Amino acid sequence: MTGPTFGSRVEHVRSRFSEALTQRLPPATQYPARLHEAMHYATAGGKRLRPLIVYAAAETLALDARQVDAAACAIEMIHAYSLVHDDLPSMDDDDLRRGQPTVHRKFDEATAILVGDALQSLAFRVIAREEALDPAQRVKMIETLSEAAGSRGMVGGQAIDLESEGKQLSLAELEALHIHKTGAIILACLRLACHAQPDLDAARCEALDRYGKCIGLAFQIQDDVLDIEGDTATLGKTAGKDEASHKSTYPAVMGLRAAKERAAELFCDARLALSGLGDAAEPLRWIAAHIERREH
Ligand code: GRG
Repeated sequence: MTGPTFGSRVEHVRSRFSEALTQRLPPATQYPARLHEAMHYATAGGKRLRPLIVYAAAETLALDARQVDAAACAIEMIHAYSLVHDDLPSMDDDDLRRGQPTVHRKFDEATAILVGDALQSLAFRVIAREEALDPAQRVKMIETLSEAAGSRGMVGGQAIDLESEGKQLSLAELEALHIHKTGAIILACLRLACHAQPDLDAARCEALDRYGKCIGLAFQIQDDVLDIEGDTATLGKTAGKDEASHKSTYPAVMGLRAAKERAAELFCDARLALSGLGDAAEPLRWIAAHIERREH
């Protein structure tokens, strides 16, 4: 088979995304420069998984990448804000993120709070101003993203997580937590791409929704598994941070082997969800395989 490899396509999409993001962030030197510099710092790096999903969904729906640039940027801004706030002393109290000092360590705590606030409001502004979309599409995207990011989505998931610290969650409770905390934003990646279509294609959007729900949960289970395996490899079976802080994880609730099996089952369901979409869904299949193979 000829054609670009997955790696080269990922690099191409990441570079397109990087340009789209830079265009939509205030210049780092613009007044107030310390805040803007910290916003650039907070949005640099990372795997760019969510933008990759947005562009892959757009390709599956035969959309032009220009129609989802704003959606990809907005989602990554919400993701970056959530990481900055999650790292704060009042939440996870982390010193490192993406191998670099966290925003409150590099700058200061007040700046980190403001960076999160500013990235969140900028996310909605970039969609509201996107000229490649008509006004009705922009409103739908804003509604979907605000729902996914808010108290019935990611922020709600974070609240459940904080409330459940020190408690042993049941499997159903753990799934509910992650469907909110991680799954809602991943699902929004697919839904925003659907909103970028000029004419809604309900059957294809339903298939993308099913795919999004499966990979969102599979991604989180795998994250828990990688945490355990990473700790085991690097610390010689010392308890990981989550274990030390009494957080429920999939391996803790169902055992490591069952957690891996559950993730594999969800990746399989994600592929099944795409079965009616033919070759057009190949980019989403690649993304699922990429997440399944990831090692960090
Ligand atoms: C504080 C409002 C608020 C929300 C926090 C998403 C979240 C909710 C917190 C992040 C902490 C965390 C470990 C969440 C689990 C999901 C996860 C693995 C996030 C990291 O996403 P990656 O791996 O990160 O895509 P990169 O750095 O690659 O972008």
